[in-house]
Amino acid sequence: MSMFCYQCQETAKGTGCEVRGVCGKTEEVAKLQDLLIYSLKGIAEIVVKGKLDVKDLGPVNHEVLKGLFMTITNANFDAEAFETEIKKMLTLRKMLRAKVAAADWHDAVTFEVDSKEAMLEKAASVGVLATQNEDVRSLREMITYGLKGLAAYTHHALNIGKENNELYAFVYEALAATLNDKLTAEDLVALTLKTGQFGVAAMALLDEANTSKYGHPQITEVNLGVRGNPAILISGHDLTDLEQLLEQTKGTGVDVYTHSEMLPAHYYPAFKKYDNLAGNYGNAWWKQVGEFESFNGPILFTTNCIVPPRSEEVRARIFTSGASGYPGCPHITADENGKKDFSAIIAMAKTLRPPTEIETGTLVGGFAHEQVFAVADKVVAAVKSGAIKKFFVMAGCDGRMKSREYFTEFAAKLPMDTVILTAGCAKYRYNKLKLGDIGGIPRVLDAGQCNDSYSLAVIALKLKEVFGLDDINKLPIAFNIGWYEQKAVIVLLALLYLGVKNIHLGPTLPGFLSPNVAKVLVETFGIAGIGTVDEDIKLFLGA
Ligand code: SF4
Ligand code: SF3
Repeated sequence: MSMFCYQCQETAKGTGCEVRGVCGKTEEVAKLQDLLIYSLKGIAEIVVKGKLDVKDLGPVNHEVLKGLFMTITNANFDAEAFETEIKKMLTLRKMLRAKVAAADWHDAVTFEVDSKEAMLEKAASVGVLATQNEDVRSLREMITYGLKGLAAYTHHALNIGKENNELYAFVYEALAATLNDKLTAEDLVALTLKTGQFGVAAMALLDEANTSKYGHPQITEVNLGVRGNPAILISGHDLTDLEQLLEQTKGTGVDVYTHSEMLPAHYYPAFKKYDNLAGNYGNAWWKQVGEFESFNGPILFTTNCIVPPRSEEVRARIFTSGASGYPGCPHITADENGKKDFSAIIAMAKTLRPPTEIETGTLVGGFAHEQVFAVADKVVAAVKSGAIKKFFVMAGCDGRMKSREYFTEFAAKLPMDTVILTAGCAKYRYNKLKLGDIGGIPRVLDAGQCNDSYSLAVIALKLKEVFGLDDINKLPIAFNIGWYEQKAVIVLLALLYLGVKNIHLGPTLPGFLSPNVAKVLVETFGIAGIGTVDEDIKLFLGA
């Protein structure tokens, strides 16, 4: 075995990628990611044991978030970027160690590597399988993956200037705990739930950052067709990149289209003022292989999900920023004020053909918490009259497995008196079906990106209050979630922390759950996989 990674839903055979990632991650990148995570754990141990105050650790806090984020599935495939990041972490680690008295440090604090070869050699002994006990390994990894998702959301909030020191303190506490051999499985289960608690805080922080800067999402119709101008496609989740790109393309004759998880940007009032924000192009991340060919123009990845391009022609049109990266593709970094210079992308767009139209029509979205509260009377009346019998939260991720057709069929077969609440790229499995509306309320309510699952939780808590219930599980809401990468892990842990029971998770349960850990999740929280569409609908509707 040359590598081991089982952090995403598409992991090989459902158990682990051992030679090369199904995602395209090479052995080299997998190992460097393992070592980067290990060095982050070392930094965390110094902060925790040395009782350092996170308030004084600004640049370290930011770099730790970025390091975690870079290792999310499909965010960064660039070995060189990881090598640089590890070196940066080891410098920060040295600086922190100098601040505290010597202690009985873990190897993660003391190891040294002076070349890429040494990094790869060291990585071989510090990856996932270094933890022998499979239950402890399972819990340590679940916490680490939750932290990766949490770090991604916190990093987006940071880009908007919002921070929360308690979140940083928790990241250090949890990372350091994954090195502690004295912690029992029970301790780690408790820490897993605590990760969910801070996941809620991270999503709340990002929600606050997004809405204070860009306004509250509004019901919006998004164009799916194309115009005749040269254009740039922007993918990923970072709204500050989109804002800067729109500013820099204003008046240049170059249009900007959103892709995949960037679609919900259209719902924010602040982006509606840009005439050159032309629409959304394509579908969920995994369909990019064909869709990028027909887009014709340059593509900017601000975060995951990158699929290794199959042609040199497409690769030459890809740019990355933030935590994302791809070998050979220009990476655009921010200056000390957070400004990014996208002129190279704009210049390239001008030399290329406008996008080829692949579909027409529109999509409607923007049902985040404030917008839903604005029509709350209508929603509550529809529930009371029986016009809406049940809500189905179908948030999360999409992916390329054929078994995900389940979610399309599930959405299509749901009775007409049900409403789907969604967020994340999972929606692409059914958001273009004509599912109609109930008295003017669309049957698919899209709150936004995967982090906007927070909005769905806020809506659920509001409904609980309106209906005077003492338990969120008494609401007519079922959870049938698609997951793929680690942001979905933090969303899941957040829902568990909020007390949501009986979540169905598909298309398969995580490969990182050991049988015993899976048993705890099933027995304590009623977590289940998916079955057949007909059986599941019957089960959910109690028929
Ligand atoms: Fe495999 Fe997923 Fe890890 Fe990629 S991220 S190597 S597909 S488990
Ligand atoms: Fe999708 Fe990658 Fe998870 Fe933000 S873009 S949800 S998979």
